[in-house]
Formats: sequence, structure tokens, C-alpha cells
Amino acid sequence: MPFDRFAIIESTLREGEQFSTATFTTAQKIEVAAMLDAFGVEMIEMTSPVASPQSAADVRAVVDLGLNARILTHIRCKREDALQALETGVHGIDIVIGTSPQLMQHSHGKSVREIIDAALDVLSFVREQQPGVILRFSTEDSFRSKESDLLRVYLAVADSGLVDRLGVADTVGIATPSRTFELVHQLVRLTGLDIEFHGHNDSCCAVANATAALEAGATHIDTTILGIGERNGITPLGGLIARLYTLNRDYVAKYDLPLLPQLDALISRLCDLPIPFNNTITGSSAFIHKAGIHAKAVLADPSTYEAINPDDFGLMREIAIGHRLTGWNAVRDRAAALGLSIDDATIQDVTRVIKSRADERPLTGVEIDALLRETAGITPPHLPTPFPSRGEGENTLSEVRA
Ligand code: HCA
Ligand code: CU
Repeated sequence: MPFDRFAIIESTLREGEQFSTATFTTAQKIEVAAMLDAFGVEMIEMTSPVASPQSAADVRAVVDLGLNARILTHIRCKREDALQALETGVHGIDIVIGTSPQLMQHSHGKSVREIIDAALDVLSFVREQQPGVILRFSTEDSFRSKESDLLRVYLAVADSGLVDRLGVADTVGIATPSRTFELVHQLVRLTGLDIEFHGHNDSCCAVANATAALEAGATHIDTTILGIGERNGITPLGGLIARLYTLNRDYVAKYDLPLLPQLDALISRLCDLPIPFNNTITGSSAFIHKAGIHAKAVLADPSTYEAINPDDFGLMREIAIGHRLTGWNAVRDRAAALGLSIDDATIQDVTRVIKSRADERPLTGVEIDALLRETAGITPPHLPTPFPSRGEGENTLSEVRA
């Protein structure tokens, strides 16, 4: 079952570096790699050493950390790139070449025959130099490639016996889950090799496609923290974790989940990028329950409205109270948390006051607490209250109770 033995190839330090605001220093790359390693990702992919002298030095610096994660670098299908990659001491090399008509024409100008020749040449060169290196071959823009071209290339590479893994890449983010399933399934069946999926998020299917790939037998999924990458990026690490967790928590038990919020916060800081409010797990509203009906059930048992337990990620849920959709169970829970003893009928009265005031504007937590304390008789009712003066005709607690 692929879900039981998949590995994450974390590409924040490669694909992620292609994000518009990402330029990591050596120290930052070390910080990211060390935290990803502590989280438990199996592989970390880094920018090609060919990109710049600093990029080459950074690959070496991260290899020298001696992390548990295998360190990979990502190169074009060229001997000179492979040589520089080998010189860094990386554990694995990911080789990619475009196979779509668009890339064959405008990127490298090679025919399918020439692509196969180049692939076999570079792969055998690497194997001769370093037989033990983990070798992956991937086609770029797999989903816009002609199927016959794609299969010719993959089968030639698989038959050569030179690679450990084949990769498929949805480079422009147009794949659907069913198409991803079909292609991955076909490759698993035809080659029996490990299959990696790399999916861009242009049409918002990156997590769904990665999941479909796993369902079809893929063994490796590429992610980046917060999903950063070219344009709007690829499968986010947190999104993939949320997806797998909600299928079966055991699938992600091998990772140190409370580190996920720290990873997202780190990239948010390094790339000067706010975490979107609706981000899976770490978005500011991911664990806020608002409507009275939801709050009541969540207070009785959080699993009623939570597929993900925030505790597992070192996070807390929040019950929003100071709004017109609130319910008295949430208000009672807050009173109990403050150690106040107020009977249910009075709590219901207070709730009506909150709703009525919230029709004008939401109440803050401080205001709710003051109202509850006042109701419990802890604050003398005639002391200045944190509420603005009430307009004529507005309900007060005493009016409601009367
Ligand atoms: C890119 C290359 C790549 C490579 C993916 C892979 C893509 O266009 O920058 O090696 O599997 O999306 O095709 O990131
Ligand atoms: Cu990519």
C-alpha cells in the first residue's frame, strides 16, 4: 500500500528557491534543512550546484550536516551538470528533461531519440562515476507531452536499469487527479520502479493530484513549505500532511507534526510572506469555531466539526463568542473557564445581550469576560464598563432578564 511507504522529497531548497521572494542564505538553508530533517522528511532536494558558486557551496554545507534525510540535487540532463553534482557529495541526483512539444521546441530543441540518448548518456556517466548515488530521471511537463513520446522515453530509461526512480512532473499545473492516477498507474505497471510526483498548483489541484499519485502507487511526493515555487508553487507540505492525516492519521505518524507550524512560520519569515488565513492547519482561522451550533457540538466533542485535532500539531482551537451567531453553550463554557458560577437561565440572558450588541459590532474577548464577571457579581455593575455607552432601546442584561 503506497500510503504506508511513501517518502516526501522536500524541495523548499530547490523548487522553493524559484519562488519570487525566496533567496536563502547559507545559514537560512541550514536552518530550513535542519528543521525539515527534525520534522522527518526523507529527502531534501537542493538547487543545482550549476546555478551559482554559492549554490554549490550550500549543497556541500547541507550534505556536511550529516542529517538523516538524504540530500539530493536537481540538474539538467547534461554531463557537466552531473559532474558538478557529484563533486558536492550529494546522496542523490534528480535529472530532468522536457518532453512536451513546447519544451522540445523552445527549451532544448532535442527530438525524442536525442532525449533518450542524452538521458542514457548522463545516467550511465553518473553510475560509472558513483555507482551508489540515488538516481532519478524525470520528464518535465509530462502532462502536456505526447503519451507515445513519454512512454518511449520512460521505457528506454527503465530498461537501461540505471535509475532508482522515475519522476512525473505537472510543470504547468494542469493535471487532474484522474489523469495523474492514470499516468502514474501506467508507469508503475510498465516499469515496476519507484515513481515520484511533482505537481504545480496553478489550477489548485496540487494536493489532490499528489494524493491520486499515491493512490496509483507513487512512492515519492515533492513538496515545499507553504507550497512556494515557480509562479504559485507546488504541493504544500502542510497540505499534503493534512490530506494524508485525514485519510488515516497513521500515514503521517512518522513525522514530528508539532514542527509543521514552525516550518510554515520559518518560511513565512524568510520569504516575507504572510501565511494565508485559510492555509491548512496553520492558517489563522484553521481551528476557529464560530456558529453557536458548531460551538455547542465542538465543546461536547471536538471531532464533531474537526477532522484535524489541533493538539496533534501543538495548536489550540478557539471558540469565537462575541458575535451574533453565538450560542449559550459557548458563553457558558467561557464563564466556566473564568471560574464563574452562573446558572443556565442567566447565561442564556447574557447570550441574548451579546447577540443584540453584536448586531452593531462584534464584542472582544475582554468585553465578553467583563460582561460575564459583571453578571456573576464580581465587578460592581456600575463601575465603568469596557463597552461603549449603549444607545436607547438596546437590550441590557437586566432588560433581557426583566
Ligand atoms: C521546472 C522543473 C520542475 C522539475 C520537476 C522534476 C518542473 O520547471 O522548474 O524534476 O520532477 O516543475 O517540471 O520543477
Ligand atoms: Cu516544478
